[in-house]
This record gives sequence, C-alpha cells and structure tokens, in this order.
Amino acid sequence: MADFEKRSVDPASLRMMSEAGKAGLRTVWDRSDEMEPRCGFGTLGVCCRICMMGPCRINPFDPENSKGVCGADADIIAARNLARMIAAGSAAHSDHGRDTAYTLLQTARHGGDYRITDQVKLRALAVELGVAVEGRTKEQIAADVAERCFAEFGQQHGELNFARRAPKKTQEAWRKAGVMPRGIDREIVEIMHRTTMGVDSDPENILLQGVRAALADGWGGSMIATEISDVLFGSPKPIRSKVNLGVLNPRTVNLVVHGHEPTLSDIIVSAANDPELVALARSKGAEGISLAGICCTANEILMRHGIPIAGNHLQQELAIATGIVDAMVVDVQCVMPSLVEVAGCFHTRLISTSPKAKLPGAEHVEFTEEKAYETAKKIVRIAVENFLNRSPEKMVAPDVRERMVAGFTTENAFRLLGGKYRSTYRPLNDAIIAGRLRGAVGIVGCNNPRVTQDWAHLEMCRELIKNDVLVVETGCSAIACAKAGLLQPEAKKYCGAGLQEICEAVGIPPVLHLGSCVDNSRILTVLTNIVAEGGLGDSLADLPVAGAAPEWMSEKAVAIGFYVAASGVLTVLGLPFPVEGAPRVMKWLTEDMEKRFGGKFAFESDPIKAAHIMIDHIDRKRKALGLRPMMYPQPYKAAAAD
Ligand code: NFS
Ligand code: SF4
Repeated sequence: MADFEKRSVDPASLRMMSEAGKAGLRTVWDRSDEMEPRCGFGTLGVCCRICMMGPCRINPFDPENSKGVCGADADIIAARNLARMIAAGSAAHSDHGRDTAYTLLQTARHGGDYRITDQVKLRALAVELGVAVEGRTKEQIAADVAERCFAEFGQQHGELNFARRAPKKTQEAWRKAGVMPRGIDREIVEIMHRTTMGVDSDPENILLQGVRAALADGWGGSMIATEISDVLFGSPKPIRSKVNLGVLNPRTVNLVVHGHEPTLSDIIVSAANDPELVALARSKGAEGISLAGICCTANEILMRHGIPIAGNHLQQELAIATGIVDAMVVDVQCVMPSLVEVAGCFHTRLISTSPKAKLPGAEHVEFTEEKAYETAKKIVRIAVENFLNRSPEKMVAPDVRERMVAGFTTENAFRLLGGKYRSTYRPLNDAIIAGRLRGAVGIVGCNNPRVTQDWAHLEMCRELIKNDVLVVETGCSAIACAKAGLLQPEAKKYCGAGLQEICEAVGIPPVLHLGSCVDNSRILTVLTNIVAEGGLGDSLADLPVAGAAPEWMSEKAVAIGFYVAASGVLTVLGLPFPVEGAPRVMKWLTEDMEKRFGGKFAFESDPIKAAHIMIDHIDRKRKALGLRPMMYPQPYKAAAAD
C-alpha cells in the first residue's frame, strides 16, 4: 500500500488518491513508484543517444577513463543533453508566443471572435517596437505590432527588441559573453546543430548557446506571449477566486480546461456563459455550467476572468477521478497521455484541440482562430450533453477549496504599493532600502511526483515571508500556495513584521500571483523597473532577489532557470539538472556562470535550506549595496561568516 503522506500535502489530492486507489486506478504516483530504481546514467546525465554509433554511456565510477564511441566525455554529453532541454523548453514557450501573435494578426486583419482589449498596452508596445501610432486605427497598429513580433522569431542577426528592455549593464554582460539573442528560432536551431554528432565539443561553449536560447525565450518568446495576451485578452487586475478540486460543483455541468494557450481557454469562458448553452444545461437538470482550469491555461483565465482553478499539474488525473468532470479540453503542454486511460474509467469526455497535440483515444475537435467561438460552443455543448451520463456511484468530489487573490502584473503590482494615485516603484525600492522588506523571491515551476506534492513550494514560501521576503509566483507553484491559503491578504499572519506592515498598508497578500509560466517574463520586467527606479544598483545582478523552482519537472523549467540565472539572479532548484555525472558542467552552473552573468544555480532538495541559501544571498546583495540592517528583529539570523 502506497504511503500517501509522502505523495502530497494537499488534502484534496490525498482524498482523491485514496479514492482512485479503491477504484483500482493507476495514477502518476503509482507509475513513478514503478519507475524505481530510476536509471542511474540518465539521472546523472551521462547517457548519449545522439548518434547510432551509440547509444553510449559513461562509467560514473571512472568518468576520467570512460568515453562515448566518438570520444565524447561526460561533460560534453551532459552539456549537450542539457542544452537540448533548453531548446525544447524555449521552443514550447516561444511557439505559444508565436500562436498568440498569429491570433493578434488575424484579429487585426479580419476581425472575428477576439477583440483588441487593452489598447493602452497596444500603443505602448507599438511605440516600443517603432510602430507608428498617430492617426492609425487600433487594427492597423495591432497588425504591425504582430508582424514585428513575428519578425523576432525569424530574425537572423541583430538583437531581440525586448532584450533591450533589460538594464544596460545586464545587456552589456550578455554582449560580452556573446549571448545576446539574435532571433528566437535561430537560437533554438543553433542548439540542435551544435549538439548533433561531432560539432561543439566545448561544454562551456555549448552551455553559452543554451543561455542564448533561454534568453530568447524569457526576453523573447515568453515575453511576446505575455504582452500580446494582455493586449488581446486584457491586462489582469487583482481579482478574487477559488482553488482546488472542491471548485468542481456536483450540481453543475463541469468543464475543465487544461494546457496552456489562452486563445482556447479565453473563448471557452465566453462560450460557457452563452445563454443558449446555459439554458441547455438547465434543461438537463444542472444548475448551470462551471468552468475550471488545470495548469497554466487555468492561470491565464484566472488572472483575467477570475475562473477558479481545479488544481495544479499532479491533479489532472485526480480531477477526472472525481467523476463529475463532464469534459476536459486540452491544448498543448503538460497534458499527461495517461488522461485517456483515466477518462476511459469515467463518463468524462476528453477533447484534444491542437493539431500539434493529439491523444489517441480522445476525441479531437480542432480549434482554429477563424472559428474560435463556434468551436468553443461545440466543446461546451459536449460537456453539457454529457452531464446526465455521470455514474452516481463514482462521484467522489472532495469538498476542499480555498480563497485566493490573483491578477498581479508588472504594471499593477507595485503601483499598488505606491497607493492608488502613484504609479511608481519608489515605495517598493524604499521598503527594501529601509530594511522593512529584505528582498523578493520568485518561486515558480511544476509539481513532480519525485517530491511530495506542494510541500516544497509551501515550506519554502512560508520560510521566506517569515523572513520579510516578498514572494512572487507563477505556474503550478502559485496554485500550490493558493491551495494553502497563502495568496490572500490574511496570509500576512505568516509574515515577518516588516512584510506584515506592507501587506496591511496596501491590502495585498505576501505572495503575489503573476500568472502562467510564460508570465515569468513579468518577473523580468518587474526587476528591470526596480533597477530603473534607482537606489538598488544598476543591473539585475545587483538586486537582493532570487528565484526558485523546488518541484520542477518540465524542460520549460530548464529554459526558465537559465534565463533567470543568466539575467543575474541566483536560481535554486529542488531537483538538480541531470548533470551530476559531469563535474565541469556542474562547476560551470554553480560557480563559473556567476562571473559572466552575476547569477548561477544552486541545487537543494530541502526547501528550508533552499530558502536560507536565498536569504543569505539576499543579505549579501544588501550588504554590497550598503543597505541598512533589517528594521525589525528577524526570526532568522544570518550566518556569522562572510
Ligand atoms: Ni510551467 Fe505551466 Fe505547471 Fe510546470 Fe507545466 S503547467 S508552463 S511547466 S507543470 S509549472
Ligand atoms: Fe555515442 Fe558520441 Fe554518438 Fe553520443 S555522439 S551516441 S557519445 S558516439
């Protein structure tokens, strides 16, 4: 019998795990257990399948004398594999950005079911990208903005426009290291070229290209995704909602959206409110139609419409196992193939929508921008029609949900700190300078069955806010903390005195939800604004901040980690990159990288220790800036050394 307590700290997940177990259902945790012992070569990053002279593996007990058939050593192999993870992660985020730009272009040229919602942001973007605005319609401006963004993908030389948003000194560090990204697609392709058999054999050179592609994600593809989503679907504003499996309502039709791109989920929000479909739902005896999300597409419609979240990554199977999900609609990324099998045990209709992501055994309703609303209605109708097919004996919805506040952005989050009428980061900088706030940490990333679900996110987050560190979050980390009640103003009770004062004065939670994983680009622009505000150094590397992904699993998280670290921010990961068998690569990531970029990686599986690595780092940055000691007595005393 599996030890459930080791699997999750979330009561809703624990309840559903036990129900799933009783029903003989296999979940991600069961398969993870069956995977033990995991392959040692893969874990250490010393297996290579790049050409068919192999596959090759390095003897971890004698790495010096062990080589692949071509002569590649552990460092070459691990660096190539890691760079390919970055390429895949950057490709995923950036392709999402490209699709968003396509939707904007279609909307500008042909109208259709989407609107250009945030015209203020559109104009600001246009000015930044050198698009003429005077005397032009919003459609004309939007078409040019979309084309400019498209051009960032195919550009062959020069520099990405948004990379020039970074502080000058940060840009200089990138140019000096030769990693200023030229074009988004180009950097990804170049990783694939350099890491194919017999090309780049210099681990550092390979990793630098990894950095370049990652920067093209964070300051390119992901940033485009965020900016254009705000233009199309509206810039988020602080908004209340609810989270966890208990948002699924036994008395309504339940439609769950899962995946990543707001082009699909946002239009489904409209379709779920369509009077015709609501009436149809009532005619079936349902009280209405409830929409809820899983993973980042959930964050997208939470941020902009307050749609509740059913759960984070590891809850996708459990949501279906409640027996009350009438349809789950997915697009791309983080969608487990196992959903087909789970849905097959219930009445749930599983619907794939992207030509890029089909699930044999699920039904495919292809989603196109041109017929967005029609398709969305079709999908909602499938859910409604399925309501009466539930099996009452299989309905086990856990009554567990929590309140939360989301919807913070670069533009609104810290203006709030300035009070209603001041749009400035000054009060935030002053709070750090005065020692009321120690600094800030971004906790991001996934769940992973190799870590007790949500546990590392929560432990780390509580430890940081207790020590007067403001936390910003995205992705599945934000969902984890929301489920534990940390994304509401009342969570100030967990904070140190300084952070508590700020939360009270402004009425914000100590943990701010900035959106989906592509919205990690918001963290980059927030940090850039803090530097621009003045008094805290002149590059991102000077700031008393850090980043963490305590339960990461996705290649996208590797890309994020790289662009955050290469932007100058210490990044602490709960699971190491698969490079432990490669000493030079390990050293480069955890030491050498800092000399070039000011940021580097640390790997620490204990979330409290990881929090203190970041707190110590923040204190060192504070000291280097000559800032005052912290204003209030701190629960944590910095190590006497250094
Ligand atoms: Ni991010 Fe968002 Fe979650 Fe991880 Fe997947 S949903 S894009 S990759 S699992 S945080
Ligand atoms: Fe082996 Fe070299 Fe081919 Fe990799 S590239 S599989 S190490 S021969």
